[in-house]
Amino acid sequence: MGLNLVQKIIKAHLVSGEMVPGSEIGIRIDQTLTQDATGTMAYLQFEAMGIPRVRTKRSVSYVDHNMLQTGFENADDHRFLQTIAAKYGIYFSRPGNGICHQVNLERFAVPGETLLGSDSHTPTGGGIGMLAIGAGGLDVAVAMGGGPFYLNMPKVLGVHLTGQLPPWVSAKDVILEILRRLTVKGGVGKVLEYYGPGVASLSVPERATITNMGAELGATTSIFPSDDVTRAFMKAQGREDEWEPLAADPDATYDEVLEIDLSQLVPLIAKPHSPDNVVPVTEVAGTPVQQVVIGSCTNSSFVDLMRVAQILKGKTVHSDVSVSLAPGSRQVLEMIARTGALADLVSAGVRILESGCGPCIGMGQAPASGAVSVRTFNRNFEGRSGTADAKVYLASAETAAACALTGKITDPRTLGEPVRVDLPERFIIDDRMVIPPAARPEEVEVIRGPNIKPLPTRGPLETEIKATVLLKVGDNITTDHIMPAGAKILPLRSNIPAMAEYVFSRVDPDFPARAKERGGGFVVGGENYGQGSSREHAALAPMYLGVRAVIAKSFARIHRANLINFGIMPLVFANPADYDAIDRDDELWISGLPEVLFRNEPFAVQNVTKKTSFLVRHNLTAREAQVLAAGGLLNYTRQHGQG
Ligand code: MIC
Ligand code: SF4
Repeated sequence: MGLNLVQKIIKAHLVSGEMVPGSEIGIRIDQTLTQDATGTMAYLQFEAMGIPRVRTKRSVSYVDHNMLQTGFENADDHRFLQTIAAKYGIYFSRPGNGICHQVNLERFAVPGETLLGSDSHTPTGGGIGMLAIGAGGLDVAVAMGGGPFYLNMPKVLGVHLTGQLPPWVSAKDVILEILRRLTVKGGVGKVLEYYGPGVASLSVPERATITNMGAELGATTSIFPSDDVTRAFMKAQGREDEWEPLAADPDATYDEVLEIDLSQLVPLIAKPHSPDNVVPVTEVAGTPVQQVVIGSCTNSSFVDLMRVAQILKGKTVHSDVSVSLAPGSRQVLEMIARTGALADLVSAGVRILESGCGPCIGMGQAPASGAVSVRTFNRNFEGRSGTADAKVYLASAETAAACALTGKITDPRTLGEPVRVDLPERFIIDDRMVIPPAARPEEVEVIRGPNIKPLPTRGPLETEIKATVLLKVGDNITTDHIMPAGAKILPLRSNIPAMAEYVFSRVDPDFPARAKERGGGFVVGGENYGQGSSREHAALAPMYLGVRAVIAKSFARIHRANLINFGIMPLVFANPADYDAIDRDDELWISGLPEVLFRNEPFAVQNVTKKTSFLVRHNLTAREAQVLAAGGLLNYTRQHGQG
């Protein structure tokens, strides 16, 4: 029987396990990427492994998140990242060169290769036919050392595209439609593979918008075939020699199929506070808007920004709206500058930000109190913008530009003649802001400022744990709830003791003090606990505060892996109704550790306070149980080597 594209790439990279959905496999990683907010930890972890040089085909370290240098911290981190990259064989993309996913797509992504990135939007590379997966920094560090990446063999969800997008409807609307249908949990345990006659009508940056935001489905990744469209894009990037055609076999099958007729789509928008809260723009049209922000790794490509510039050309943004724009890369910024589009944007009143994540991660441009902000981003979780009561909507670049002009939520189809922008035959290619690794690494001194604190560690798992429930939360808790980002907290990413003071700060500001006072304890969660980003700080900082286990109805993939990597047990209620019977401050008792983790059956947790007990499942593989028993992946790797 023929193979689909996902199966083909996995087969070519398989180092352990069987390709049976749900069972653990290990795959070889060709390329890695890190960004500054997760990278400092990833490189400290890599350094702790004692390996002299990365063993991947290519590893790139980007600086794109922590760019608002309000104190010495971020600049310290940048310098640390630059020097450690030079020493260990890593390419360093300097601040200002752009968002990791955009630059990686332009300059490094290769069809058919595997990419592991310490950022949840790494699947952007799927737009070029790469198997690109987001993970915690520690998993990326292991991959840099040549170790395999372990994951559960995903189911492959075939997304069959037919038709062509109508005028004013864009790639963003495709992924918003899929989010509307599948929800933020709909992709868990799956890879979305796009196929069918509609594929050829989408350019690589459009495909990348779709695979990027597939992260919001909870999917392992998303991927498009590599075809003539891919070839044209790579040629325009001066990389045609790295292109190869890649598609599913003609008789390939999928575990599930989703039909999307592109010609039936309309402009869509995700309402606050979840990317799956999607409705047609017409349903909320007329809502007054106070802010529009264009950018992020989802919608900041050359074509996106050229379209915005054409829509705004010769006009003025509405007097009630603050409009900002952050180009995805230095290549994009230079190109819109040279075509004159940048001047059109400036003239229309757009506030131009540097190339980077910027407002997407709350690095500036927090909206006014209670404001409606329409953004071209991929996440609108409550408070992520930096303003607790802001109402963030997610939409395409075209819809955002329409809102900028009218001051209210506006269907771009009301703007009249559609704008038309084609991909250039040749992008401006200039890699001078990517610094290759040092030729003489032994001469490089890694510079650590006072913001770089050593990695916190812990010992092996205890044989029993008796502690209280520190916090009980509901469904779809994001890593932004657990470990918020933003201009104030992000600079502390290399300083876990300082950062731990903000764990759950938007949910329950007393959490850190309570955890410290009680010497740690448990967290109880609902469905899809830990959705969103790959930040391992959402596991590392709770570990530092003594959290031993999270007991939830279900977990998001990357966060579950991060919990295990840092020695926190991710336990699942065998009977979800037991969730209701637990209260904050209840004392729980788990005994028989670590043995119960090696038995593939539910075990009992005693609720000492309520004098009851309930069953939990762990769904751990033998390797994961060993990692937990060792007290985390770093301890385990020290004991077992890379394998
Ligand atoms: C995000 O979009 O939430 C981030 C910031 O890019 C994170 C990574 C991080 O927290 O550093 C992600 O998506 O993984
Ligand atoms: Fe940066 Fe936003 Fe993309 Fe995360 S989602 S990598 S913060 S642009």
